[in-house]
Amino acid sequence: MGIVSSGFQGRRKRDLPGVPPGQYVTEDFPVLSAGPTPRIERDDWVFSLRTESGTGRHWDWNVFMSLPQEDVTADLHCVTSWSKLGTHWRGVPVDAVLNGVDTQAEFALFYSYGGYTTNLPLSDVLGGRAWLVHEFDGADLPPEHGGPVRLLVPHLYLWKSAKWVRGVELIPQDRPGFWESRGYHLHGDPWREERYG
Ligand SMILES: Nc1nc2c(c(=O)[nH]1)N[C@H]1C(S)=C(S)[C@@H](COP(=O)(O)O)O[C@H]1N2
Ligand SMILES: [Mo]
Repeated sequence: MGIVSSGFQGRRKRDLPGVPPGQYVTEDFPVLSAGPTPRIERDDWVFSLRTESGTGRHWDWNVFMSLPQEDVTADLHCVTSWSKLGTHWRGVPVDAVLNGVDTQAEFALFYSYGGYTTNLPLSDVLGGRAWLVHEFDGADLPPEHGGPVRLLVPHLYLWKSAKWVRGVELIPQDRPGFWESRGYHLHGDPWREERYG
């Protein structure tokens, strides 16, 4: 029984309103990374967009910070069953980087420094439901949680919220990312328990 860590004391608080099925609430903020934490300086960070026709756009740190900024309060739901409620972030709505982009694509594949990828329907990252965040709890986003910038898509399981995000490709056909090619659901809605396959 020694493998149960103290982070899982929240297990009693199950099936509360606002908590998706099968999730328990924790006060901790566990770090889940498939590899080592890449260290990217803000001065070296660039976000790139590529459309299905090959058109590209790039934002360095200063240009990115001149985009509209929003404060976001969101509940996080990890497929490994923990949820963390009422987290505070600040960043750029994905709408702002896609503003004026000419595309017929219906899907997006996000890329991270370090090689991680995750796929989402474009409609899930538009309409004020996804952000490129650079602050957590009023401070610079720490590297272990994806700083300098991570994707935040709180209405889907947290594996969709790519840490150390470096770009997005707009694609006509859905294409599985890192975890989606290893058995995770293509979409990942926690309210429908879209956990696997
Ligand atoms: N680049 C990258 N992003 C990632 C991951 C990763 O391994 N690499 N893990 C994902 C998974 S499975 C989860 S649950 C969350 C964890 O975010 P956290 O470490 O800030 O809690 O990040 C997601 N984003
Ligand atoms: Mo995860």
